[in-house]
Amino acid sequence: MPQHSRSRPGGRDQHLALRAGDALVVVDVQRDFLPDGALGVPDGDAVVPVLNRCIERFGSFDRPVVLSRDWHPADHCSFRDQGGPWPPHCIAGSDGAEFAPGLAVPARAHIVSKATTAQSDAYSAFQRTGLGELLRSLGCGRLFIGGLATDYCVLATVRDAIGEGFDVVVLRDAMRAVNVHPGDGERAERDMADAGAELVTSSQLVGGGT
Ligand code: VGL
Ligand code: ZN
Repeated sequence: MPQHSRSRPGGRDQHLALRAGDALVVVDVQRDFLPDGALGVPDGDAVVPVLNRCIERFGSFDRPVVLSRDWHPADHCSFRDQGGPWPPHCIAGSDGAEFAPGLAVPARAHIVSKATTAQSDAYSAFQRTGLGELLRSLGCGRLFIGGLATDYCVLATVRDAIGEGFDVVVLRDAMRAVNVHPGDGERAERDMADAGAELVTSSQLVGGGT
């Protein structure tokens, strides 16, 4: 294990207390990424109840909750018709771009839209969204991250968060992988740990305040 990794063997059993400076970042939990959606992530709907418990916990301790959303124009460069790898998905304002039914989006949640222009894609919630500045202005230093999909937008978001100097805790049970190639999800988790993220299960989160 690389020296800089904060993932510890046996870390699974440790409790992790929320504190001032923590924020929750929910990546792209949108209809089109649910199993029946245009770009369905297998078992993607399983993250909703897990994330709802996290949203409730962060909200009850007055910690910020951010949700990113993929928000493409109808002629986005990532769509197959334009030579991209994906079927059309998350077209801005469409039903498919809505947050997953049942996701408890708080009234005071911060919502960031990404990949909003035809010519540029953005897997990371930090890419041209101002998310780093937003989180710094809120006094955040440690981010808890989950969502869809593990091997694309969650991985890119985790990498950028670490690159921007945030401590990152990845909520393993609150994300699912596309797995275009078998094992992509597991490789993504290893990449996150190697980049310096701590991988935990949401049930390890306890308490709050400072
Ligand atoms: C995503 C593929 C294309 C994601 C977004 O949110 O993981 N994946 N656009
Ligand atoms: Zn997309």
